[in-house]
Amino acid sequence: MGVLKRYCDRLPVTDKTPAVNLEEGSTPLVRLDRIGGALGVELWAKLEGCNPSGSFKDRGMVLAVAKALEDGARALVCASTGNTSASAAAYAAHVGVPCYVLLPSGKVALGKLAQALIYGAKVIAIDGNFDRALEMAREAAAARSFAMVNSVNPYRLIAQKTGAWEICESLGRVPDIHAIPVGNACNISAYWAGYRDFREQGRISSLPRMFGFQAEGAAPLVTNEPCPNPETVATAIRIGNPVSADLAREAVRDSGGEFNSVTDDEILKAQLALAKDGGIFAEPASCAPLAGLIKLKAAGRLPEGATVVMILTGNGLKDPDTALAQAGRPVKIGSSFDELMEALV
Ligand code: AN7
Repeated sequence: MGVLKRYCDRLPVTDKTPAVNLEEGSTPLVRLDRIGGALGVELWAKLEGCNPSGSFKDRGMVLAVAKALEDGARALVCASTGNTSASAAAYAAHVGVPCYVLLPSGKVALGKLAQALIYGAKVIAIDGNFDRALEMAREAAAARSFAMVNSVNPYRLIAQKTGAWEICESLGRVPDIHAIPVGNACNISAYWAGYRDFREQGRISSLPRMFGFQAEGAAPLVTNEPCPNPETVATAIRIGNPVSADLAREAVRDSGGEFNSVTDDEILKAQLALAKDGGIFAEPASCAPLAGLIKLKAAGRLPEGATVVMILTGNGLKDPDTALAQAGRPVKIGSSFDELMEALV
């Protein structure tokens, strides 16, 4: 059951809202005992890479697109570091409206670019970073009356709250710590709003501490000033001026959480550890939280025995280049049995 149907009573859907559905949401929450054991916590991973376009963006996109159709939109437009464009392009194709996506040229992972193109979006690569692409997309939306489906679209944040609702429903309780990568800062804000909804409804009695992790080269919420030239291997979060910065600061402050940054090297090590010790392949941005938890543990700042949920926002298959650069290579042999025996060590 997709997000709009599963949560129809808690999302702004009416009789007039088209029932858009790619069976997004209801993603697995997996307990990682080997990694959690080493960190001294009960560690859970929410596999948002299992969404139809391979990232968490589908949760918010389904509502944004349904509402755009309800309002009679002719076309969708967005800027993206990759996943928003893949998601927007998928839903646009599914419902049959044109989609224009603006990407920072040369800085989008291969799988995401392939997705936007194969779903039939018009892909425009700009000579500038994501922050500039977002400004241009907003101007284009206004000039052409296209529906803007970046997270400046309020429906994105509203429907992304479903991730928090699902966590409470599948865990049957609230995590102590919610660990999440932060780029444009919509997702951390949405999760916080989602947890608060459940507490207001009396469905949970406490709230998690929100821990937001950024890449060191793109960490405006850690340094507390916009980053004019963001740079990181985690291209998904290569963002210097987050749209939802204020909401994210509020979430971290009100929950007693914190923002931290991690280096590209720490992100890549965490990606490898997650794959080798957890059996889960997540894209680099999604591994910033694990890198951060490892760092907090080393500093003696990770509470022993805490229940920690980390959001693995995107599938590892989206960025094969980065994975192959650190994953080693196949062992090449001829076709004889002897060679095979030698290779089996
Ligand atoms: C895998 O696709 O901004 O803090 O344009 O793709 O809500 O922005 C992607 C962001 C984390 C950060 N993990 O979420 C885009 C885009 C992955 C992402 C984030 C993104 P926000």
